[in-house]
Amino acid sequence: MPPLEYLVQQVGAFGTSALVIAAVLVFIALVAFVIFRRKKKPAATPTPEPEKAREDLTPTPVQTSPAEVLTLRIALRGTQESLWGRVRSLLQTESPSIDELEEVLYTSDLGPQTVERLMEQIRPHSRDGIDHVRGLLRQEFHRIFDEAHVNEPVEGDPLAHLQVSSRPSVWMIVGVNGAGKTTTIGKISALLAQKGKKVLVAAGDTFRAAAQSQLKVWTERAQVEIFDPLGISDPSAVAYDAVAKAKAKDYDVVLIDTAGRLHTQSHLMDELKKVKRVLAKVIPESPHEVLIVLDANSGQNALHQAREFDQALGLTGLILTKMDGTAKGGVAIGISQELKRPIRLVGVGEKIVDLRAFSSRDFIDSILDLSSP
Ligand SMILES: Nc1nc2c(ncn2[C@@H]2O[C@H](COP(=O)(O)OP(=O)(O)OP(=O)(O)O)[C@@H](O)[C@H]2O)c(=O)[nH]1
Ligand SMILES: [Mg+2]
Repeated sequence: MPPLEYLVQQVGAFGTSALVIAAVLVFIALVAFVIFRRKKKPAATPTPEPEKAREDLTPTPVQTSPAEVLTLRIALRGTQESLWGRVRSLLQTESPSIDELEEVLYTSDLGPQTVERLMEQIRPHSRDGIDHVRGLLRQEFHRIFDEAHVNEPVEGDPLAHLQVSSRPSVWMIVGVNGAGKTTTIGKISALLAQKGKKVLVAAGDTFRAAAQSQLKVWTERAQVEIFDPLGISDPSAVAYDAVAKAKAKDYDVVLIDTAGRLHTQSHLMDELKKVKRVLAKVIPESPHEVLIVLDANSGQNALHQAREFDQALGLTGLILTKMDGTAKGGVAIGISQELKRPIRLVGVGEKIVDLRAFSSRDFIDSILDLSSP
């Protein structure tokens, strides 16, 4: 055989056997991979954790990111200790007294109505063990938030449940002094701006000298426009002009900041009612949202404030601020039970990013120290 032909024949034979060997190796690798995957998979029907199995009444899809849940969980640590921590300690004693249990709940900022409601559920079961009582509390808390029409958050859009049905949509922000109205307006504006919305913030606090400059700082941070006409001291006039401008210039949302006032100061509450009335003169169905900002640290007082503002203005939703570090977060449950208005947002810090959509599931799980993010 000529040397060249012999060489081609040898290479061909080698190539064929190399191909066969490679195919066998790939096959072995595939089989090994499949076996490995099967071993790693959890059992098809894992044994449910006893407490979870009993408590998963209405499973809701996971919508908030683990980082956000963690922030809320850390923010609510004080409330968790003050509420569930004390209930748990009591139930751990040999013969827990029902009166003591009631007392713990009464001092957890839930409000008397809510405590009565909870006790009706718990009373017959106070000796059935910690997990059972926790399950009952969880179930009742969920019912309370459902009755208050709280919606679970939409991922990536904390403002999803606020009304944007009209252009512009008008959101009026009210509350007592120092509750966090202006700060929250800054945070909301930033979220709206990120969504590409055209936002106008009306400086309706014409009472406090530094109010306008404070609002200016926030609108600059959020990169939205402020409406602060010189020389107008009537908040209704500012609100009216702002909405008229927004309507003429095609803005998406107008946020109206208002001066803090005590719910007991009737002339100041009348002033707010007037602001609300004049808005309807520009856009009949406005304001689309009347949101009260409540400082969670004010506990039961927050409930009184919400009730009075609701009677005067007809609130569409609540924003609870300063949830970070408070032990009085239980008030969220009390307010929802009594007012039947949804908590929409929670403030968890002073920075522009420290605003979260309210998730009843995450809130309840944090307070009752359930499921880690
Ligand atoms: N820790 C914490 N502080 C907050 C939060 N929201 C607001 N604050 C602080 O609360 C203080 C009062 O906030 P403002 O936004 O000025 O409150 P306001 O309701 O506009 O006050 P008035 O205009 O005086 O009625 C400020 O020091 C804010 O930084 C929050 O969620 N967490
Ligand atoms: Mg303010």
